[in-house]
Amino acid sequence: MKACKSYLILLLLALIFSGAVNTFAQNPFIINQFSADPTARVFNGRVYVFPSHDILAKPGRGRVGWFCMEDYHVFSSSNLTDWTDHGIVVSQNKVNWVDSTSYSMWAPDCIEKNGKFYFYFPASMKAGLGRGSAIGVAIADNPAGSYTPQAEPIKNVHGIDPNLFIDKDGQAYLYWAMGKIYVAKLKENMLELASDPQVVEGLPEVGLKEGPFLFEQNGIYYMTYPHVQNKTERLEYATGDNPMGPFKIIGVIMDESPTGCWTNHQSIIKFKDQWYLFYHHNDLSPKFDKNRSVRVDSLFFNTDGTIRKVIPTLRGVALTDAFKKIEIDRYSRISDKGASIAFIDTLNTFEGWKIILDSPNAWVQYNAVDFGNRKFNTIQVKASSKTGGILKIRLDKPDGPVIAEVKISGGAEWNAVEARVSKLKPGIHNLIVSLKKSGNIELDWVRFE
Ligand code: FUB
Repeated sequence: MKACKSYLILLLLALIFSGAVNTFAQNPFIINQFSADPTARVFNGRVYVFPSHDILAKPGRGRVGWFCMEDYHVFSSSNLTDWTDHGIVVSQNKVNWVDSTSYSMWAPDCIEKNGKFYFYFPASMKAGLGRGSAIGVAIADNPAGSYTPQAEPIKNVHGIDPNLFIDKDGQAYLYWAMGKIYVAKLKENMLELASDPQVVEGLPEVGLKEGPFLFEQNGIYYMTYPHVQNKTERLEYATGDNPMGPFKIIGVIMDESPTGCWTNHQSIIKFKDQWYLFYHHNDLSPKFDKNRSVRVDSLFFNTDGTIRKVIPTLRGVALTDAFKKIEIDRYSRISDKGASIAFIDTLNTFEGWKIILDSPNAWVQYNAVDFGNRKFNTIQVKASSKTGGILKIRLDKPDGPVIAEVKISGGAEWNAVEARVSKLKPGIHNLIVSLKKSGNIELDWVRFE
């Protein structure tokens, strides 16, 4: 009995410390912590994301007002909707050569070779070992860890933002940034350079470049990178016929942040026949852009192999199951007037957002809700309203068929209010929630039962 009890406690502790916490289905898709610089990889049919982990610097912890990172988490998903946080995999205190007062574990990458997973990360070296940022490697048997850091960083590499690419012939390449973008071949062991570092030729001469991410499609090598052309970073790309370059500048993948987040950082993957761009923005910290959050949106190619510009969305990607909470504040479209979003709790932004409808007939649209073939009888709406009012729920478009009306009573409390639904068609639909006449209603989520 005692043994059984201890086993249960151990199991519980294992679950807690594995960090198996579900995150979010929309953008940003990690909302239990700040995250940045997302390198996405597909391993064994699952998407793994290796981001930086921003924390807030304070006296005695990093440099106040600047980037501050002490460890890395890994996240994964089989559907880009349900994300699992696998917890901390590498931390500055557990790597011999890293200065554990530097909080400088910037953008990482991970790649698989012969069944082993190689996690590359930049960090500042301990005094006496060298100056500035070096690039270390930690190795695991599984993408989610556990990772064992190598005792020394890679020799002859000084810089940040490591990126790995293995070509069809098995040759591995390491890219990194240090004002310019550099490349070198790696030896079979993935731990040592097999060629001298060289500057990647053909990228913009003027303006900071960092965050290289190289991928190949149809024999074209796409070198993607954040670049400061004007005021802040935008995502650009250049193409070539060799992983070492030279490359030819082609265009912009994502414009500068409209709200001034200074950095952006990308990775691009193909998953289940669709291409995706992973990037970041400072959604959870609008006033301080060194505490960022990772996002994902679909990416499309033109027939000539060029990349169409990606417009950042709150909705993100993939279908949302009608049974689950539909975070309607991560909308696809809103009416020109009377619809806006705000944090539920401005002192704890990790609580997420709400949408406010406050002028006659204002509406919010959330695309791609999957009703399948199931029968739904009711809709639940988590709402709060000072004035009270009625919500109309429609399908497909702002003047589409009405499937429910939900009466929200006045009062300061948040309540989950239920109403009957009718004329609900099976399949995938856009969902529209609108204010019937006037009022002021705040909404957190809706779901069907
Ligand atoms: O996250 C710190 C730095 O900001 C990264 O290394 C850069 O790519 C930029 O995103």
